[in-house]
Amino acid sequence: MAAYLNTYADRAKKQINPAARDLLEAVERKQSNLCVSVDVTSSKDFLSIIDAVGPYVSLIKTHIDIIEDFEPSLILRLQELSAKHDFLIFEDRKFADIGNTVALQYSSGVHKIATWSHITNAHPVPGPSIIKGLATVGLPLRRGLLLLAEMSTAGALARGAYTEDAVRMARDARDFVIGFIAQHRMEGVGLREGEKQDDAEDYLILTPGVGLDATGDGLGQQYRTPQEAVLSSGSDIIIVGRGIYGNPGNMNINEVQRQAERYREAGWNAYLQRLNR
Ligand code: 5FU
Repeated sequence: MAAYLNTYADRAKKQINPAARDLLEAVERKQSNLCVSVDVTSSKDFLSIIDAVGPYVSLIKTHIDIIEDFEPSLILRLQELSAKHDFLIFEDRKFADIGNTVALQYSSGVHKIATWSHITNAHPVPGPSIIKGLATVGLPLRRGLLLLAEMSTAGALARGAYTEDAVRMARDARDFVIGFIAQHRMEGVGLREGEKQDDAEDYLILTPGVGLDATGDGLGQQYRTPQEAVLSSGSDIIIVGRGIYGNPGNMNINEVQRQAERYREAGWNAYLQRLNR
């Protein structure tokens, strides 16, 4: 049986990367495979959404570079909310440069991502050196990396041979690469000639492009339901942004909370169905 068909708690015990283990343990504790993507530009909205959805998530995803009034103290507030509500933090930085540059982007600058983000991600486009560069910074801090093996947008170029190469790159860096941003599972993908799928291999699949009420956003985004992502495609964590907070310009925080609970329940029920199949 493929490892991902076990419970989150069992899978946590077998992870060698601390960030992957901590995430799976949080998912189990909170009975939530929901990650909320907080794509707003003011610190105030950022913190109020996170405080509202915190009880219903195991992971908060950030794009820290879109915050217009960013100050280092925002990170302290984010860390306080992470402790208060028991969730991990994933900065969706999508690194894509040479090893030396990404190591600097990860450790330094205004945002110092590696100091607070348990998980980050990278495009495999530069080849294995991007993992090596990020690992020099992330591994000593017990961080985990996701590779973008697929994207949710219409016409995405990350498919076929590109996706296969991404999975091979991950298999060569098991201590740091904990999984993929993808729309499907990656078991059996990219096996080299004569290589057999290792049944113990257990990458985390984090899936954006999830929505219960819309099928797209008019800008290329494509949505599937939690049921489709988790039950049909084997996703481990659903990533939801606007499906939960709508238009941040006229947000009702009680409604944001109601939507977070709705998505948590949908994602968790799909997982229970997967276990019992
Ligand atoms: F890698 C990807 C991808 O393939 N699709 C995405 O949508 C990342 N994303 C992110 O997930 C994107 O940058 C947004 O932050 C988020 C989806 O937000 P939405 O409001 O649920 O569409």
